[in-house]
Amino acid sequence: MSRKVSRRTFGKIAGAGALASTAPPALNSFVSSQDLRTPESIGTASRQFPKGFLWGTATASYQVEGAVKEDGRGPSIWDTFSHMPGKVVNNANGDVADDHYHRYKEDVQIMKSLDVRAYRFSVAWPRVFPQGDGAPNPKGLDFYKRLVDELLANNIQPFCTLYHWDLPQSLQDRVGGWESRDTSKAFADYAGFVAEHLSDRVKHFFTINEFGAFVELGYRTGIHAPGLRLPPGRFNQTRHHAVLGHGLAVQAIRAKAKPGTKVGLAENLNICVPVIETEPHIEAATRATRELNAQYMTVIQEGKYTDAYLAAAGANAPKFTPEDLKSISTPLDFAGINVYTPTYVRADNSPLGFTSVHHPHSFPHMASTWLFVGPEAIYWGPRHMARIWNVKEIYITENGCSSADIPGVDGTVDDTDRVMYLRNYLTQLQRATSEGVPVRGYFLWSLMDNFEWADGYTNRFGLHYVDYTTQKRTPKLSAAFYREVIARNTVT
Ligand code: PNW
Repeated sequence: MSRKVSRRTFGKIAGAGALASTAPPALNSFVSSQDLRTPESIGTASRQFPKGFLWGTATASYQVEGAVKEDGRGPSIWDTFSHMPGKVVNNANGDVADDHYHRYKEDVQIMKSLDVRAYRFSVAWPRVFPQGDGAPNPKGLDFYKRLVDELLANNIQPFCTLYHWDLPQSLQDRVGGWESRDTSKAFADYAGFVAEHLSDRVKHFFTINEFGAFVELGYRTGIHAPGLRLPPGRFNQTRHHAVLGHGLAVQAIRAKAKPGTKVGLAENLNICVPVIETEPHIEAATRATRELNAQYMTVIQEGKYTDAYLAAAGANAPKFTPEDLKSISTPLDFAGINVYTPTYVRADNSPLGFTSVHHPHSFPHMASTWLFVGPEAIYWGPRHMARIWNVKEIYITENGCSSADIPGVDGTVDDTDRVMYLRNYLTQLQRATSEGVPVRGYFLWSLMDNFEWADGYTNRFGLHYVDYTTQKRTPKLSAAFYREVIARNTVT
């Protein structure tokens, strides 16, 4: 068929031709009314996101900044841990990472080329307080002022995370890090200080990123800094100090920030997905989401630990006061959830009424072996937040995946698997917003490849490929995909 024939003319011709032929009438009307042979018929209004939906990308300080000894930054537990032989794949560390500390202007321009309207970054606590507490380091704070000014000049809203795991080493050495409530208090003081000095430019703060990752991996399995394997009692107390630190920080931010500043958190909620979407399994998944997040999101939202959590912990339960619980559950302005992988749940007759179902060996995952592909997680995560805790403002603070990206001879990276992953998750996210779930924005992890914690530089999560020898950033196919999603406000 000639390209010059317009969509409408083509419909008429097809219809006329079919009338004269013996084609069944049903097929005839199907073709002429929907015109499925034209590209214009692909992607309909039903895949649209709400007007004003905020599209963004995310990174975190230790993963991108480098410059670990510059302008008075103190050491963090990740500097120490990554320099211990055998802790990180290929003994990699964040000494240079993406050299974002020096290249932030270029990085704002790659955000601009995607046309994102928001950027989630984190402040490195040891840049601002090299010892964790005591005297602040103005030069450290200045970096974030410069970064934020650059973002605002480019019409990108800054969303600031206060703790993305780079605890000042001095606090680990002096008080045992999050094992001590002194760290909770020091965190609140630091958070209040940053909010006081940045809230003229930053309107959204997240206290802590992923309790469920840094506490579990850092203090129970030892896979992340500070690499401890605490016994259950001390471990549960550490969990308690992390949520207490969050609550005290919310209060400190409210006390010190300019009016209109909003505070929330960014948690890797354990998202329970019903094995089949029928009422009994949906109810089971809802109960399970409350119970399996008892130590973090549930106590933050409800101001109490669940009976089942305390009973299961027994003598190892955390020690706390009623006042602690009040601080922990200080009301938030919004909640952020990081969405990667689902926990499938089915209803049963056990005391709690649910069982989580293990992934079979054949379950597909991305380059990171833990990253099972379950797009429904991004539908059920926000739905549970809205239903269980009546959260009115939700952000997807991270979603993305690792892919075995290898540049072609011409340097292009055709990460079709990442595009597949994102398209499926965004389809489920759109399903949520179309049902009225109050998700206001989405931050894709990550703007560019970076230091992936214990996996070093082996697992790449970026929309931009980073050549670590030259620091060149190259947009992958997924960057072009995401740019189209943003431009059309729809799944593409
Ligand atoms: C999150 N897991 O970490 C972090 O917030 C990011 O810093 C990180 O780069 C990103 O997700 C990708 O990993 C996680 O083992 C680390 O389940 C590990 C797990 C989950 C999240």
